[in-house]
Amino acid sequence: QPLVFSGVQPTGNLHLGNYLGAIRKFVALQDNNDCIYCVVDLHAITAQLVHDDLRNQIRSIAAAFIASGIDPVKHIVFNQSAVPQHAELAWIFNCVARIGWMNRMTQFKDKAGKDRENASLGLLAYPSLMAADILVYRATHVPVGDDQKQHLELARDIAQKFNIDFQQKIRETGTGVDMVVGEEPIHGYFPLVEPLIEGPAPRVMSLKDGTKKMSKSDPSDLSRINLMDDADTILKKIRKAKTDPDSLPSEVEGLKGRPEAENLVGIYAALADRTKDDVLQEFGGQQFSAFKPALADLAVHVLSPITEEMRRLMGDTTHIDAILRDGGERARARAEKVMAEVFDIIGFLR
Ligand code: AQP
Repeated sequence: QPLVFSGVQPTGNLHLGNYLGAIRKFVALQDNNDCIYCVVDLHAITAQLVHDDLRNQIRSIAAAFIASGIDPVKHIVFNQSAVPQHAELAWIFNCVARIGWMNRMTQFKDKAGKDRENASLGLLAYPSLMAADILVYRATHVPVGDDQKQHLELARDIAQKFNIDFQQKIRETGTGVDMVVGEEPIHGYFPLVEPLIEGPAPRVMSLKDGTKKMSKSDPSDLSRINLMDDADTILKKIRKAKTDPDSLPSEVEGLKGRPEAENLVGIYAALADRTKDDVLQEFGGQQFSAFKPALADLAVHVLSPITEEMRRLMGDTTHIDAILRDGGERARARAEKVMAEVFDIIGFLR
């Protein structure tokens, strides 16, 4: 039975990269799957401990989920700190994972910078908590942006090591399931998660530099489109986006070596639910002076109803708080069952 899990950190304004890489996929997946979507507030304190108004940051991510079309009744929307089992399983995974695995993570290297000795231990262990977020529900599929691929490979490594190290106990407790890893059939407890990354914009790039990821922490606000930007701001940012002097090619191969052009075409395709080829069939041969206004119109058309609904939801947070409380209770009930089995497998007394 597939189960979808994903999370977003409450660490600032959401941007188009978060929307296309993650939230838009969350919405698409909910029709045919059981889904759990989490505001990962425990992750938010790994890079920076003290936040202004963390509570409203948490609410605004939940508001973005709901405004984008996630159904919190059919599915589960909650904040991570409401379910202590995430941190509990993360501790166990800290004992499963090896320090060398964590040291190799590119996100850790980027975020810790040169002064690695001074990074928080939580930042190093971030992928272990992320694996726990997913596996505390034994979720199988995780929609994320391309930047999270390495962390999901690590989640698979943790699940696999746990399954192998506790093989005997998993059998004895009758908690496992038969699964195939590569070609090999094993009896394991945690599934090896499948990342869902594909699509025309798996990594949305900065509007100012097509080789850099669009990110919340870029000092230039012109580098990203925020979900809360108004129509005029979106138009201005797309008009000012970096491009090259050539016209658009009529096939995807023609985008090679043109990162800014590729990024804008990918954004258009993702917003329109079309392929890049399809978009180039329409715009191939045209100048950016013609393509940019079409892209801006599309972005405003897709984003402005979401922005408006987010503002409405944030006007009186009672509704969002009720959704998070209810989601937290339902998530906790599921996580408790998994943790009880994990305790039995490990051999803790309970
Ligand atoms: N540029 C992006 N393109 C596609 N997907 C992206 N995601 C983030 N940036 C892009 C995806 O959004 C989801 C939530 O991400 P997060 O909460 O972990 O935030 P983040 O990756 O820390 O976001 P930023 O903006 O990149 O923050 P900083 O500036 O701190 O590095 C994830 O699925 C992520 O892949």
